[in-house]
Amino acid sequence: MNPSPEQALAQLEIETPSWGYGDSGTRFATFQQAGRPRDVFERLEDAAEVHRLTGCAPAVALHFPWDRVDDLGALRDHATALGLRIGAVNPNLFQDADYKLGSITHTDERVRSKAVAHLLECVQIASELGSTAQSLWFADGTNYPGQGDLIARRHRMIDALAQVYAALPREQEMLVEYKLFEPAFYATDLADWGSALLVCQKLGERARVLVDLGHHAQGVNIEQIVAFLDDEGRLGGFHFNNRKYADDDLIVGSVNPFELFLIFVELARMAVLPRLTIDQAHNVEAKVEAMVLSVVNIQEAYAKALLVDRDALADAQSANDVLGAHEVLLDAYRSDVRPRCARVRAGAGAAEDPVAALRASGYVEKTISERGATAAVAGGWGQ
Ligand code: PSV
Ligand code: MN
Repeated sequence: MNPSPEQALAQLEIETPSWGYGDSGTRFATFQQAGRPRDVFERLEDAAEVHRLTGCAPAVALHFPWDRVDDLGALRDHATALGLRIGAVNPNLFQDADYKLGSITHTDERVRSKAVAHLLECVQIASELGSTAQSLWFADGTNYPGQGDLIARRHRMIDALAQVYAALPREQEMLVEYKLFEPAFYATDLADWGSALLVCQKLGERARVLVDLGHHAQGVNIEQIVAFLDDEGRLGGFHFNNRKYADDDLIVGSVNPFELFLIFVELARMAVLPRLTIDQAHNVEAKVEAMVLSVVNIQEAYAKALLVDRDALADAQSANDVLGAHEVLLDAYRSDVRPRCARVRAGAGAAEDPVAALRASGYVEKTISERGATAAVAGGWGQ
């Protein structure tokens, strides 16, 4: 028997990103917030607070080397003691000076080997942390027409990823994320879902595409991409955030909640939801509160999608009742699901109103007194 909308909602699980708790900024400046976590152990503590308040954020995605520690066992134990598990492991091949002109697509074999060695190291790290996914995003690309041979770069990328895929233990999957531009401004090596899907198809069935909501051109129909990738069995997961202009990394659902709902209308058809991860940089907003609000926004979008009357929708579609079908979606979108979400959270031992509960809890004040208030600094990302 199918679960009721409330049961399905109760099964929702979201990964929050360790880097969403740490310092972030723009290319102009990075500002430290008072009470910022000083290391990955404290980033996990913030994530545990988000899970305590929302009841549906039990996993934390990590980014290496930002989250590097000497003792991975201690990190894993810390997560478990906080009621968390480690989500996807995200290798970082975009900050080392060697990667200025590319990592796994670089013309220099030495640089490519160094990049592959880091990817393999992350496979090992994931095994030790009990993580089941490598989440890969490459800043590789070119800035000027003629700068690189587009096909040769692509072949170097596929060769490198094939080596990593071959080293993946059975329990790990490979998520391949695309992004149309930035930092490359002419041709990004994995710019869109088609390029990512083709690479995944060459690698094997445990390679799937990761959709980051901020990584498309204006106006792209992301829900259709989601539907097609799922139809091919290649929808690996999400990086949730919202954008108005480009990869703005604003709170998911803050700018375009209807788009988020439509994405969940496609997701709610699936027997099992793919990996759902938040990927945001909170530059001016309070970080823990931003994460709590993000989780709540996702929960509400899913709750609305679960209310879509699928039979009525199918009937209207086969009768070619254009606006009748559209109305079915609007009916669900216009429903007030806040009481249902509050009930589900309370049922999980979390807060009915997580943002209010956070504000009343004194958690942020406690972190400021324990971790200190810090001044603005230049530089530093994700830590
Ligand atoms: C790149 O813009 C991205 O979306 C990738 O997922 C990175 O790992 C993440 O942001 C953090 O910078
Ligand atoms: Mn991302």
